[in-house]
Amino acid sequence: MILEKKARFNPTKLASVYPSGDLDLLIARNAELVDRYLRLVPSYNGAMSEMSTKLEVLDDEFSLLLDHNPIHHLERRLKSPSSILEKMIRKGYPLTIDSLKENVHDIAGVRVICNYISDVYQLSDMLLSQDDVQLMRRIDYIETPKPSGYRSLHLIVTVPVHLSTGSEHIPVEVQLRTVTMDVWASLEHELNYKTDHTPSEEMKARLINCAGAAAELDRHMEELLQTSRSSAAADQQAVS
Ligand code: 0O2
Repeated sequence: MILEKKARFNPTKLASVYPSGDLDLLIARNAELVDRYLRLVPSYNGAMSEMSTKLEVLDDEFSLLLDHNPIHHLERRLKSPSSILEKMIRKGYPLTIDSLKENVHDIAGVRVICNYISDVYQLSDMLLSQDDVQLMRRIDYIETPKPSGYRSLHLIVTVPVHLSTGSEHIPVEVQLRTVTMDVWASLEHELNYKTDHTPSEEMKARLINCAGAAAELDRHMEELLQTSRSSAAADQQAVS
């Protein structure tokens, strides 16, 4: 199942980098960049579809060969012009189309919600072993969570997209995480988004505790999976 997510505009995030917080003015001042970005949308959409298809094929194959679906569901979204501008200002990138292509690699984003931690790493290895997938950057926030408690495996990869002018390698950000990691990330995002102000130290500490509990749950579920696989293999051996 693929969920098409709408990129959400966060006025607080914009106001922190663009003091007037006036989105219309920001867009008007950067009309040429926005216009040139909009002309690239088919390429980024193509890359996002290409990546989703690759993941669906892997999930189907797992299901057939191993009787197990590693993917719970997929989500995908294109970054909106406003959040692209917000990120470029925040990072200090020049507001030009060349700088956007060179520096912003998460315009096309696919989120892969897996059942178990082992699914995350297996899928990532399989994806990266494909000839036409080139790895630009890998950040393992599962092994080393962010200070907020956030956990996920992030890959920035390029995939070829065939356009009327030839083929181009377009970057896609792939975020792989378990259902448990996703619950935490969604609720944390929702809480911080809704409160509309910097979360208190107490709130941050409580969220970090919840992230620890979520990590513990993932570890237990992984152990249960491995135990159940070992029992199934032993039963199989006893029958044959
Ligand atoms: P969206 O709408 O999800 O795209 P950046 O953080 O963007 O300045 P970088 O290096 O691209 O720079 O970021 P990072 O931290 O490797 O990954 C960014 C994305 O990871 C975020 O995208 C979130 O989706 C997710 N993420 C990272 N940290 C957290 C966190 O603490 N909590 C939650 N809930 N998600 C996190 P965007 O751009 O914020 O938004």
